[in-house]
Amino acid sequence: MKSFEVNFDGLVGPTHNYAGLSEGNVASVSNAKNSSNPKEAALQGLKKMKALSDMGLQQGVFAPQERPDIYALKRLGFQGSDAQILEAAYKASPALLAACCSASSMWTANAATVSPSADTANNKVHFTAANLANKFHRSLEPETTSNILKAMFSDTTHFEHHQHLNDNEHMGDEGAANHTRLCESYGDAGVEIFTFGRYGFNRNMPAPQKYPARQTLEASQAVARLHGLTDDNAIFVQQNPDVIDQGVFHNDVIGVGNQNVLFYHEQAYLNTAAFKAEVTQKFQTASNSNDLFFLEVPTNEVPIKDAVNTYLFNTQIVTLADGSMTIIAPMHCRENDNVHAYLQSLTAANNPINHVNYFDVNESMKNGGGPACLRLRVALTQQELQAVNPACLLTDSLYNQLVGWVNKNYRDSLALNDLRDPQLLLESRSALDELSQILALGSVYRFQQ
Ligand code: SUG
Repeated sequence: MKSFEVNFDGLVGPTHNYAGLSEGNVASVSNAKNSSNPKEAALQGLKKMKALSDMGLQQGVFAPQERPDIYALKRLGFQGSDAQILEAAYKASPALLAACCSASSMWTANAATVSPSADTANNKVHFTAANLANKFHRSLEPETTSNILKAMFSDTTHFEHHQHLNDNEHMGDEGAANHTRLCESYGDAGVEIFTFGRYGFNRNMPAPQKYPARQTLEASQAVARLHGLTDDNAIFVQQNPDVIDQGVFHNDVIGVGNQNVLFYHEQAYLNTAAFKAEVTQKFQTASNSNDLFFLEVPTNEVPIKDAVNTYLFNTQIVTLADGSMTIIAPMHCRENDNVHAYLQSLTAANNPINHVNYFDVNESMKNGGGPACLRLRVALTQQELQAVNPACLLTDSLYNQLVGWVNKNYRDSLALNDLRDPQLLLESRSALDELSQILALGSVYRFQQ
């Protein structure tokens, strides 16, 4: 049966800003308090979506969340009209207000973990929204994420949704940013690789010393259980704590898989040899094939610092209609000599990747979000694809409509001081109200309920 990988890209929200909220994420911290350009950010994201769609790939759109999050501020004791709440929160703590205004839901790789039907016990596609418990601003996302996922994948004969894991760091879960899948074609049974940063219940095991590890083994195991995976098709591997301490806050900053290719840095994992042996054995069992490529990038060609600064591994590897693979990379990869030279040698070598397309997603990169952070991958059969809310699948006409929507509703500059402007709240709500109609989502936002 025909199968697809659909990328659901996060549409950047109207409050996109640089607040330095993510300790351990080098770009977020170093761009803190710079002015952002929400309009440009959203248009850059849409251009990437359109380009992938023009390559013949299936492309989806994932709606942003309502920000400022007035309900979060009310829960924390701020009272009065919306304008009074914004002003009081700003006076009490500009950082708290900024956290409640973050457009971080744009990085949909962190929205959820998705297991395709070929891997799961009941042959449905399973979704677990990520709790994002490690960062306050991101912990505000899971409920609306679930609402949006259910509005896009509503057909219960094909899709099953699970509540996000307990909102606690023991169960810290960052979704698909720490999950990748290897398979022959997308509709075939594959192996799912869950990468964790630390143990939730055992403090004596290896863990980073400087920066937080956001994903625990226990969270990854819970997601695999919920999705009905087995010992034969799930792999749990620990990320190298040393690279987390160098700014690799999610595994998708240091490794990515597509079909029978795993592209990763030699320092990405703890105990790489054992990991490769397990992947080889389970891939063979699941797919009945030995046709697997481990593309391991050595430190002497690309040091960790270059990987973190350019997001070489936060690239999307996509398969085109002729079966060849292309890398969707940020411009930073072309501008860095080591990384550019590496990519040139990669595409010339004997492996399925033979082209690189560079994109300007700089507004997102400045907050530590590369091309792969901006998308949630959902592998679907033809029948499942037909069951997806069609208004969320990109067409030329939807693209044009969304560009018009952004141009009409978004500001072209936003500084932290603007976040308390009650007009921004009104603009944002009115834009999202319109968007939820364009994408036929129903009332997914609290202000609509
Ligand atoms: O969670 N940045 C996001 C970036 C997420 C990248 N996603 C993946 N690697 N999949 C984060 O750290 C910064 C927001 C700010 O500082 O304003 C932020 O949330």
